[in-house]
Amino acid sequence: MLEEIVRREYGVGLSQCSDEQVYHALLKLVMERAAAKEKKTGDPANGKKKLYYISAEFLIGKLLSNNLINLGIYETVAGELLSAGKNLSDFEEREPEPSLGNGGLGRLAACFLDSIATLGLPGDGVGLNYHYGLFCQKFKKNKQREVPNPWMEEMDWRIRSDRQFRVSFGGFDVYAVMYDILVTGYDNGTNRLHLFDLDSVEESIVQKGIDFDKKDIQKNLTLFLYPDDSDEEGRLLRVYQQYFMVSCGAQLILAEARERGSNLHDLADYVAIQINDTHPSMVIPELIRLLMAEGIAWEEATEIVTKCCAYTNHTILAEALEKWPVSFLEKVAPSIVPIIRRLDEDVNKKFGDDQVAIIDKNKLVHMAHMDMHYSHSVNGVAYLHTEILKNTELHDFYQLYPEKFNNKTNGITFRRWLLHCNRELAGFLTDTIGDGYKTNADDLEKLLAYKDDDRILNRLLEIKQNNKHRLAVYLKETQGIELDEDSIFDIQVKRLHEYKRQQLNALYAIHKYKEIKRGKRPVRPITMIFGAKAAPAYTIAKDIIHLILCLQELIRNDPDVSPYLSVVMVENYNVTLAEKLIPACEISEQISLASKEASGTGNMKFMLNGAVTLGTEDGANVEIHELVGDENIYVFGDDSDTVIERYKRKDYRSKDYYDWNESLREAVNFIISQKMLKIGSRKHLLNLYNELICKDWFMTFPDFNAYVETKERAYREYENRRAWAQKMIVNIGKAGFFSSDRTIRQYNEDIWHL
Ligand code: 26Q
Repeated sequence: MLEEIVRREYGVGLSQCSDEQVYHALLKLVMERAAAKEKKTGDPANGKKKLYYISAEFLIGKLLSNNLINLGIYETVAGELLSAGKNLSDFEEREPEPSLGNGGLGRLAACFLDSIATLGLPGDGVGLNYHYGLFCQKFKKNKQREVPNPWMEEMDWRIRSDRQFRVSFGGFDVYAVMYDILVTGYDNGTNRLHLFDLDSVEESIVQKGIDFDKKDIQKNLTLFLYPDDSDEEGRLLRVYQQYFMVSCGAQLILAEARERGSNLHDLADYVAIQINDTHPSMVIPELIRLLMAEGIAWEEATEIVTKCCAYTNHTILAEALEKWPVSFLEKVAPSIVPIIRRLDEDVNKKFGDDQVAIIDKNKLVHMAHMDMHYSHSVNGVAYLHTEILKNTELHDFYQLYPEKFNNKTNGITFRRWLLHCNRELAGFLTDTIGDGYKTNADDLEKLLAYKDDDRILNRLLEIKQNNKHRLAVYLKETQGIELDEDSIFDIQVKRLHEYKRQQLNALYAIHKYKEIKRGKRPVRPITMIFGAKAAPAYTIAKDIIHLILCLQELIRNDPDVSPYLSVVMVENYNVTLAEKLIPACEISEQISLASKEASGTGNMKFMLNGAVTLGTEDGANVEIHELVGDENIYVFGDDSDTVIERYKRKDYRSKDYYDWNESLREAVNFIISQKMLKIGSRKHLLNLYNELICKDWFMTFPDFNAYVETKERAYREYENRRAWAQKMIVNIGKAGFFSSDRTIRQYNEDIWHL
């Protein structure tokens, strides 16, 4: 099939093509096949209602392999290339990764698009075409540096559409263009991801690193994902981006609804809008404004919009809940400010309660409050998270609208996170339990019947070993990192944030280093792998990266310790690297402070690939624990009730733990020891040391002993290889619940009704 394309395009055979020609032919082939599977407007099979998943982030990752798999032509194309003396994996490597997201929230949106298409539901993504996306991370002198990450090419997955949009900001108008990326379903239809952009964006205004002029909106609007929000100009730019996204999105939604036959009064029969966190919340007042401009009265317009919109909350961290000064909005989007004020007045008339107001006494607009009043559904992303929202964080709103609150435990697409990233395991599963699991994830339970089958258990261990080998080869080639393939691979990869507690894991590394120095060697060598980007303005997060990189250097150069312990921090952790790391992992670190991680989705990816979780009772870990049982997970630390209570009492003093706990004190003191100061920067290490002793806001110290003990137990039990393989089987077998197909079915049944 590729042969036909190159004959047609270049008039030569596949084996005569340059690599660039082949790559472009691959893009063409996939896009043609995908487009042929699109359902057209008016197709009776399509129904009239359509979902718009609106999100500031879509962390889609590379698309080539996934699309080939979803279209069912992976093997054929790989074979065709091989006959022409070429390797599909070379083209997979060559494809740039679009980093249009920070982490979990953006990756979730990408998994959801895959499942929506796979279930054959009509639903598109709506977002922004950031030119550089998230920065690319470089390490220099054991510190993070940020450089731009260009991902767009002359020819890539984007299709420029004919639709044009005008957006009115305070004082000036801009014209927007829309790029579409086709989203293939597994053995099913094709949907779209719509990405809005300005024609006038100038990549040349980027100065040193990722700095740029934040004032020239027409040139910088979509240059970067979430520009640094540590200064006023950055925050303002973020609001510009958000309004740009929702204004274009609202126009698209209304235009398409009309094309499907809506008269706007019946819009809710044609449209469901899922608001991914508060970043797109201005879509609510914008839609009300547009409906009123069409002659619909206030009450009816707010009612229609409420029926269309549903809001997902992804965080309990107060500091991450968006509150924008009215003055910002007046500058950026003056036309929706009267709408927001009137929504606020209506709320005040109805409830007369400051706690649930949209605009507070300090003239800050609480985006989440607007969402909860003017959506018909509010959901959390894991059982525990939703309970905490109902009982504490959003309790006032839960009392007003108990019927709106619901849980939708997150999920991941098994196409990317099993079929694509772990082909060997997927093939083994097909041989053992058939390939029903590819469309019906619960079929994985069939694996549990083999829990005592030595052949199956050994094969699982062998596949893990092969994946460890593949990772070792890849990291050696791409980053010059050497791994001991016989050591335990213990992995923590996720954004760097204090609540995720990479610092706790780093304290363990120090503890282990000290023990080995004293002559207490582990039974088997341990490889602790980290991967994490820190927000450019998040100082403590960067200090934690510095600590880990310094430990890596110290241990690597210490012959007493390096045969038994290594600390490795991979550079520029992204989706592509996740796909290599996760299949090779044996111990999955999910150690956030209980109550703080809304769900986590990495935890699910590791479980599906046969890693055993070492984690706190937080987010979806609670549900993993429930599914696999005490024997097949390592749980430690204070639970969320204890933590929430401790915050309420306001009496946590990390210094007390430091004073009482000798082995903790030894590890903490080491951060500013002579050995460390020789390698690292005094300023950064001291800053981190002081932060831990004086504040430790995410309570690492109270969990330290339990963490060390539990990790040691996991390492001990790892030595019983048969019992360990049984834990792997149970984790894989029980992972079906975390398919995003299940999550999307639930969204559709309870919220969208497509
Ligand atoms: C807010 C204001 C100003 C600047 C930036 C932001 C901002 C940016 C990104 C706030 C939040 C985010 C991203 C949040 C996120 O990724 N949350 C994660 O969502 C996952 C999917 O639901 C969950 O699994 C994770 O637990 C949650 O942390």
